[in-house]
Amino acid sequence: MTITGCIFDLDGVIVDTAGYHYLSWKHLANGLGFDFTVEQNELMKGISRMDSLDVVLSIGGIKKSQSEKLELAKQKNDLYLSQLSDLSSDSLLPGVQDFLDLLRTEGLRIALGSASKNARYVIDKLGIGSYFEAIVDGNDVSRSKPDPEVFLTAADLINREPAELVVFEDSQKGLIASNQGGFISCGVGSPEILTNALFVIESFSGLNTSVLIEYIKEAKSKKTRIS
Ligand code: B16
Ligand code: MG
Repeated sequence: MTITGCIFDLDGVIVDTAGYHYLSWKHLANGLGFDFTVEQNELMKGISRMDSLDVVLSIGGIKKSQSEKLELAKQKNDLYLSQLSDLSSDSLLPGVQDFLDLLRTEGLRIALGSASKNARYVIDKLGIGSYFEAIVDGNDVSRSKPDPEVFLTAADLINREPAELVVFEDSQKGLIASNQGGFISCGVGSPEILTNALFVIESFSGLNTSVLIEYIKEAKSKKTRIS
């Protein structure tokens, strides 16, 4: 089997900004008079800012006009961005930099597929822009994950077929998007939560392409034995 490239989600895969998203939504919810839990936050991973706001408002049983929603989304984003001032290459999740180096050395294509409209800003702060041959984010697509548009656009830009590309994702919605696009879906995080992944890694620490191919082969053979 051949892998010719990798597409990375951003929040929760390359950097733990998912925690800052959570704290910002929680602050907004608390200001509106209700709580927002870590479990509820799982629903927000990978979906757009406005879709996330709809989830928060529905949890609080609150209705807002479109202009009020835009204002609330802006408040949340301002709070989120204010927490990113110290972001640097030190904020990369374990093993990410080494894995990107390995992929580049081996000549694999590298792309980003994120729902975030702040993705380019975050990538710049992390100092890893030069690794990515394509960056597709929330500004470039019209349909949110679980629609595969973000990953299919990235695959087109790096000129590779989905079946040869591994998508790394920390959200169920992102993994559904990856599966629907025909990619090899690798969850990053907990196998108990990421049930839509072909296989799950805890982190990028110690990962290389040979290990990755072994994981894929093993997961595919297990799937064949089960079905
Ligand atoms: P923003 P990813 C997603 O990024 C986050 O998982 C999700 O929680 C967030 O709502 C979304 O970006 C939009 O982010 O407000 O920065 O545009 O995981 O797809 O990289
Ligand atoms: Mg994510």
